Amino acid sequence: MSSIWDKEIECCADHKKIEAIQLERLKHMVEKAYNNVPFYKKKLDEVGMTPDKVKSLDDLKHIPFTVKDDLRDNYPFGLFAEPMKNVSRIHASSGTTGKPVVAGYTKSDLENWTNAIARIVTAAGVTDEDIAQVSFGYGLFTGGFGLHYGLERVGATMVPMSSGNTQKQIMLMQDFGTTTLIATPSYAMYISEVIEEMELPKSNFRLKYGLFGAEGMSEEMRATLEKRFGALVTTNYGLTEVIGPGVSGECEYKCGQHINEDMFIVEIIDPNTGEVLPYGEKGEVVITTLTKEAMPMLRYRTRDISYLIPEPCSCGRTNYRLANIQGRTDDMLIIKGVNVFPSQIESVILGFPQVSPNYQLIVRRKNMMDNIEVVVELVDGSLLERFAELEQLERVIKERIHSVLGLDVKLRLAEPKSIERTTGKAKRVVDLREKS
Ligand code: DLL
Repeated sequence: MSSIWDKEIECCADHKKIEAIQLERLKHMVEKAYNNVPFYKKKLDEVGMTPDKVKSLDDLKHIPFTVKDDLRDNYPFGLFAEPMKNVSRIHASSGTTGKPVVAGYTKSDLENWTNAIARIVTAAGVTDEDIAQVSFGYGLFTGGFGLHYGLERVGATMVPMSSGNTQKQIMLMQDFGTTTLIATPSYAMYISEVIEEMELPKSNFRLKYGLFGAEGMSEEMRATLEKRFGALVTTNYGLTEVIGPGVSGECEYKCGQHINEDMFIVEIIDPNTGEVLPYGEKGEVVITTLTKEAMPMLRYRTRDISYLIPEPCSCGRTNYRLANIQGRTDDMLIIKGVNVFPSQIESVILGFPQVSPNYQLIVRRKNMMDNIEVVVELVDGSLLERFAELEQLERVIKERIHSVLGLDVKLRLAEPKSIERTTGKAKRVVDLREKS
């Protein structure tokens, strides 16, 4: 069994102790936001929720939500609660349109971030014996630097490779004896694909752990990655708005992500009514930071979908867990009245060895109705000339999708390697609705 970085916090036998820490820090956070950020003062005054009214954790529900547009409206530094001289670092999200989402960190925020990650990578099994290759981008994206400092704190030997240059990634993995790979699941998949193409023997690699985060990973995708790398694959979660990676991460039991509860309060709400849901019920993840000084975040609506698991884990940790993210409220497609998440389609596709794990969902609108075309790559391109076999494969994949979603979809089996590979987050949904 792997060790535990901060036993006092992670294995606290009495959850009430954690709740007491949370309450004390929440009071401080609300006060700090109220006194230093005009946006929060206005919002809290509007509902009469002045800081002195926070008496219990239950009072959290009276605090208004913060949403992504609030960050955009206050771009770039309008939500900072510290003067710039106290802000040591700035990160930003990799948004494709408009202005990025900006996050600031004081020295103490950076220290807490490092510890948050140290706990997560320790839970995943990493120790000072490991050689960790970070294949997330180093830059404004929080993934590279975030994971780097936490891994360094546990004493791992760092290989700050950054993303891209896949051949070199593979060379270093072999030459340096990398034991821990840090990447998005889709980039890890791409790396594994190139390793297969190069016909490199498994004995050239010493990989033990894959810490793959920043985007969703179905259980089927995890199983494929574990098989290809011969390593334990875990995921960890976070977002720029509240810290970056470091909110939660899986241990070796892979049954939900341990939340850094002394740094974040995670609530699950009904995305339509805003009502807080009981443990176990699926809804939108809402996060409140408890230690962020530069940019406190009160009840941030993440749009990610998950649920909370309060039971202690077999690893010995007692902190509440967040089930792996099941999708995003804005990822959900409604096709002929059926709710469809790309992850559901991914689960089906990965069950067929004849197709690769690369896929795209093309969404179009015709006669006011949305429809999707699922494009999947064949592993063996010669199948495209064997019509009977091709048709048969197409039929069974469509049937399987139908049995999972209750929906008939258009399916296109495409040439191998015809879907663009990414070194960061994969683009699974191509939305053509505006144009058609
Ligand atoms: O992706 C932070 C991060 C970096 C997390 C590295 C883990 C590892 P953003 O770029 O702001 O930050 O994107 C945040 O990515 O709201 C989720 O929708 C998605 N996401 C992040 N981690 C996971 C995960 C980073 N483990 C957005 N599983 C979030 C599923 C994830 N989705």
